[in-house]
Amino acid sequence: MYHINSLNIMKKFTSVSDVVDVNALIHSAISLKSNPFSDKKLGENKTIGLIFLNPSLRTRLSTQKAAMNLGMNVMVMNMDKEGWALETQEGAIMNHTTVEHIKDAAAVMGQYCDIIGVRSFPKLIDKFEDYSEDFFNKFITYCGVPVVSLESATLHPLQSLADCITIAECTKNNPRFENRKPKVVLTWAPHIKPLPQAVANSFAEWMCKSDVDFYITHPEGYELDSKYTTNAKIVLNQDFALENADFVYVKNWSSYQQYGKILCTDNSWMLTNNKLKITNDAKVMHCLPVRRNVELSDEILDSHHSLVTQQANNRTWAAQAVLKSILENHCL
Ligand code: SN0
Repeated sequence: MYHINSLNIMKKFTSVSDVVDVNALIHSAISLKSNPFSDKKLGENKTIGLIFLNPSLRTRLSTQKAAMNLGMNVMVMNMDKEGWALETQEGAIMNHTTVEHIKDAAAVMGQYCDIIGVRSFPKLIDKFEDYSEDFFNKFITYCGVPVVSLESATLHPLQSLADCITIAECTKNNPRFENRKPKVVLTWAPHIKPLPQAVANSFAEWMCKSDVDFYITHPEGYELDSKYTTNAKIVLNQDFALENADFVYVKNWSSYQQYGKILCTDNSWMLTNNKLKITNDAKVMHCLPVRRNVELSDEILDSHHSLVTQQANNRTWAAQAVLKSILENHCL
């Protein structure tokens, strides 16, 4: 267990910026995939707590499996349904709906766990509040143990690491990429609900640090926070972006400018086989859950173009590489 005053040396995994060597982390994950139980002793008598304030399927199961492969004990808590309503405001007079302050709840959870994973979506009402990552930062401060993001208000780093692993698997020893970088396109897709920008921000952040030719395409008004898209080519014409693409990452997000709003309902942004013809026989990626025939057509999801199940598989190895690194007390 760590004490509050050792916070500055504590490890966390909340962004690509927390990772010293991205390629080494990807290779560690790929090696764990071929030898999942090589570090079974590393997590012996260590406990991870997985705290969810929102629903989850892949993150919950893959992180639990990763921890079990490392020999850890796992405790899962659905905080939104089973916990007390948390207060985050400093100095709040708690005479309303919130029952317990995050500084008390996080500190207590840190007593029971050696590592804590946290999922907390944005509210999509106040951009400043969401992008300050207030909840996550307070949790990290008060729990006193290393924290792994299971998707925060603005980023989903375990997903992006799994996506990088998937792209690495597809490009390795592929003659197509002997003399050039892969062209990777993140394309906006339609959706009926306003969704977080987290997956898109995060994928952009990791791609901007990867050796790829990276494009983002979206309707006007869907520009992401520019701090995540520094090396990306941003084009509003989807057909232009898709030309000769090797990988197409499909994802909906709500507007960042007009925060949390749906500005476009144009179905023609949905990726179809016809659109794939413009690409270089591209592989298609999505983090899941996917709204079939809204974001992405059945014909693609059920075809050899789709990498979605491979991506989901790689969630385990992404989580295992991160947990292994934290347990070994190394930098990521
Ligand atoms: C989340 C998101 O950030 O987009 C989680 C993705 C890993 N997705 C959703 O909330 C989808 C909800 C829906 O109704 O389709």
